[in-house]
Amino acid sequence: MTFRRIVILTGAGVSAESGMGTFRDKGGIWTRHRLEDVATPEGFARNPDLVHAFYNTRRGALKAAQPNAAHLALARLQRHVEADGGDFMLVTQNVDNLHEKAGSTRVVHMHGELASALCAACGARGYWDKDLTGDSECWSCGAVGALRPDVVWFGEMPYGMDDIYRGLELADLFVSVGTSGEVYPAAGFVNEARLAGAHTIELNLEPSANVRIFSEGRYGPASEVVDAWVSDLIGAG
Ligand code: BJW
Repeated sequence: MTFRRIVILTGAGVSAESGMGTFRDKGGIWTRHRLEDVATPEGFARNPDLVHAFYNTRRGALKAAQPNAAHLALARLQRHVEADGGDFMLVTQNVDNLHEKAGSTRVVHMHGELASALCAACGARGYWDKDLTGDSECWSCGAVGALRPDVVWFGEMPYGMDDIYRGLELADLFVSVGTSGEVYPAAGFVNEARLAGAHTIELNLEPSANVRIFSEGRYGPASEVVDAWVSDLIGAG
């Protein structure tokens, strides 16, 4: 394998076959919920109970969800690259934990995590796998009613941006998996990687909004396309 510094970006499509749902596809989450109501700070301020219910349901669904062949293939690629002395960064927009369940490590969750809560009073972030309500108490400062889902809503700054941009500056390969390319800053990562001289590949069910920017694309369900691409790169096993 010729690539030594790899950055992978994943989106909802990588977890679609694990039952986590995508956002903008037919029947997707934003066709059933108004994003202004459930994925903005203003929506949360207007109706916290609605937002808690939305995320409590998805947090509950996460417990039974299992990684699919795409998550497993990316974990296999990370082990291979790191054993060979290369650098591997997995950035996900997903709030599920399926990459970790598959064996990936140091995953950058740029849009936060379902199994984490954030205290609006003291800024603490920590593991949280129960329902959140308006009566939930912060484990750190004791404030009641200040805990919110630790996810990044529209208008908020995603996590890990300095590390991500540093990774993109050094990358010789950037691969985008299962994302529509509609949401920034993630949708702009391919441009940063190209500027750094990286080879860029899109793996998706169908060409995304950014298709023309990528050097190469492979299309089909992530469980097939990602597994096959990793096998082509490093061999099956
Ligand atoms: C399969 C498959 C299968 C299906 N196999 N593939 C005007 C212009 C430009 C930007 C802006 C603008 N106005 C506002 C903005 C900024 C805004 C933004 O981008 N808005 C756009 C809508 C225009 N962005 C923000 O506000 C972000 N913050 C920000 O910009 O801060 C300032 C900043 C400045 C400078 C540097 C850095 C920052 C925050 C965005 C937060 C997004 N949050 C959400 C919710 C998180 C919590 C939750 O999960 O509820 O994140 S929204 C939702 O979209 C979620 C996702 O992570 C994100 C991306 O969605 P994704 O993953 O791409 O899913 P889909 O459904 O869109 O696509 C799925 C894809 O999979 C499709 O292509 C399918 O074909 C494919 N697929 N099945 C393979 N089996």
